Amino acid sequence: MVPRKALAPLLVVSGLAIWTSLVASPAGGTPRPGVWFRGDFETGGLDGWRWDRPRGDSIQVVTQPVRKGRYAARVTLAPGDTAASKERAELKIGDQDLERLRGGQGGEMWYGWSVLIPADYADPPGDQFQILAQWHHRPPEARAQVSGPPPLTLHFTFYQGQHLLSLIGRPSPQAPRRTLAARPVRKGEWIDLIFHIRWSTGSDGFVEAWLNGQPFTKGKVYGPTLYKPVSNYLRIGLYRGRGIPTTNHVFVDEVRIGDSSRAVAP
Ligand SMILES: [Ca+2]
Repeated sequence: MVPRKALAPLLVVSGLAIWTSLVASPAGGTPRPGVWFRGDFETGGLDGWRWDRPRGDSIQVVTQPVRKGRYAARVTLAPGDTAASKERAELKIGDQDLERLRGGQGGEMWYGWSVLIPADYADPPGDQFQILAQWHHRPPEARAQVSGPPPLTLHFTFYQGQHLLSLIGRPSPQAPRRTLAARPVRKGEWIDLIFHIRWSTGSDGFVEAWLNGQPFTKGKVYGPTLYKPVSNYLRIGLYRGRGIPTTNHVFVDEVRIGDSSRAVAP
């Protein structure tokens, strides 16, 4: 029995009266049009996700802190942890067809999520990289691994006294890195991110992004976003250079992929 307040107004389509069931999500929110994937952890588990994690507890669903609802995910890396041959614990979208079908040559996708870097997060002692998300080129069908840096990476760095999030792009694995966006961020606070990407091997590819509702990129930054005319796939979590001596956590919540800012905004 669906409570009456969970039903949308009566819709009349082609003379047929139908009830559209807009049952409230577990987080209490209203379902949004244009959402192709929702990863808010509100089932209390990692439903809808795949992952590369060193141990079962490397990615856990937790009740504190959360961006919205009752649950978020905590990602943990301890020194020397490896998964898929790198020091990482990363979530991947469970439905691999979504990014395959939507993210090929000319496809446009919107991504949104929230990340929290805790106040006690230990900064690396050296120049080891820390990547909180990456859009990775797919391996050729017959190969498990692809070498080379991915086309788009979201880095967390401590530079000249500031913590920064930077979006780095590469038009090819051999090309020099290009900083598409960089903004100071604070530890201990949820950071809301939105990305609008046109996937292309050509100059009509672009990325535009927002951080906490403010422009992260300066409008659309054009350039290739695919190495080959096949789709990339999102990895989100923590991936870092070797030799960092501390166990670190980040928290992730409100991940969405969809057709607009409104669909994916945390
Ligand atoms: Ca949540």
